[in-house]
Amino acid sequence: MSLRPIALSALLSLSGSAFSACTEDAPAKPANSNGVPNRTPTYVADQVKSYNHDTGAFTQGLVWHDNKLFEGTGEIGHSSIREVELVTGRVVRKRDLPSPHFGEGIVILGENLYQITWTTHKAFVYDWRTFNPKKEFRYDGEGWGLTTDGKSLIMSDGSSAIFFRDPNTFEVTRTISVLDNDVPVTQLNELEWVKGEIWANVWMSDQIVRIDPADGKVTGWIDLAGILPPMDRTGSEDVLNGIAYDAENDRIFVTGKRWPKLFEITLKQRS
Ligand SMILES: [Ca+2]
Repeated sequence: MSLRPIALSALLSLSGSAFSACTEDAPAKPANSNGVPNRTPTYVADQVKSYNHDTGAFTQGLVWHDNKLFEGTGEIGHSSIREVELVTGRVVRKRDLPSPHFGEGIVILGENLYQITWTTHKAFVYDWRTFNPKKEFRYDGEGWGLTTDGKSLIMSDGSSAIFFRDPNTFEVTRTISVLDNDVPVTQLNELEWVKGEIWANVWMSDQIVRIDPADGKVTGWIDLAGILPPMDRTGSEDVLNGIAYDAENDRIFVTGKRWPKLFEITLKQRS
């Protein structure tokens, strides 16, 4: 997302609640007799491999599919869908999304690549193999992140809600609220389905939240603070955003908006 006045206050409220919980380093324990909630497990990157990433890509969606990497970028006049070569970061092919649209999350389901937009209420559907447009849907509210469990489209809108949508009609079929020990987690941005969980970038932070898709409960946090080393900072990079999961090879990729690097990470629980 771009900066908006509401964001900072929302983040500040978050930093006083869920964020403080997520930085605790004790593993989950049962609630005690005083009703103090469980501490939520926090994970950090263990092994990290780095690849190149296009610093012109304002990353809003990241997907691994058919052994290829796809990326959706944002900003009005610079939005696109792309196939990207992992190691070099080279853009193999791309299709621009014209003004006034601001591209957001992307996902591939079946033959379709879906791309949502921030505030123009349009979802665009392309043939993922050719990037040829197929159809469009209209939806209410904002579009931020997008992923799939293989059946539904799963979408965020910057709030603590996650919407399950019918891929054929784009109608909402189910909504969950994301709660960490009963505290709403807002600013949910780019999404990824990882081994039965929804992972979400939390906007304006280096945190990824892990969510149980059945009830919205937070199962863990991934703290990636500092993953982009100072030497790789260009001064023009923006926040961490973009998670792709290669299910065949169990590989996790993350990057950020205009970051010069894309990372393949493994996780370990913070001890
Ligand atoms: Ca993703």
